[in-house]
Amino acid sequence: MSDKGSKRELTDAELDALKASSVMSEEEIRKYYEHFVNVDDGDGKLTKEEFHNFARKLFGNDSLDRVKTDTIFGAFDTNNDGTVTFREFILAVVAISNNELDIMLTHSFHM
Ligand SMILES: [Ca+2]
Repeated sequence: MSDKGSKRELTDAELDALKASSVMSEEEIRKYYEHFVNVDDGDGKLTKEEFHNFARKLFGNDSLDRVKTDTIFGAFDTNNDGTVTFREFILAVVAISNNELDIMLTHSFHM
């Protein structure tokens, strides 16, 4: 599972932690993770560029621009290290209501 060159798998420990701290089902978490590893370069963290591709795939919205995805990225990067881990992503999705996410996606932010 952790062979070099192969895609990183979500470990049982990670999955348990995510399930315990979120309201998502294992199926939902695995679905998100599939998208996550598809855009990740293999280090388990998404850069802004990777997150941009991730958000466009995830929300099925090709018109999402960098201003919008960078804004979402900033909200998801809770420890401000410039990358978004899968755990940060899941916890942010749970914390942000669908309504707020919609607002993020449909409005440009000027900060
Ligand atoms: Ca981070």
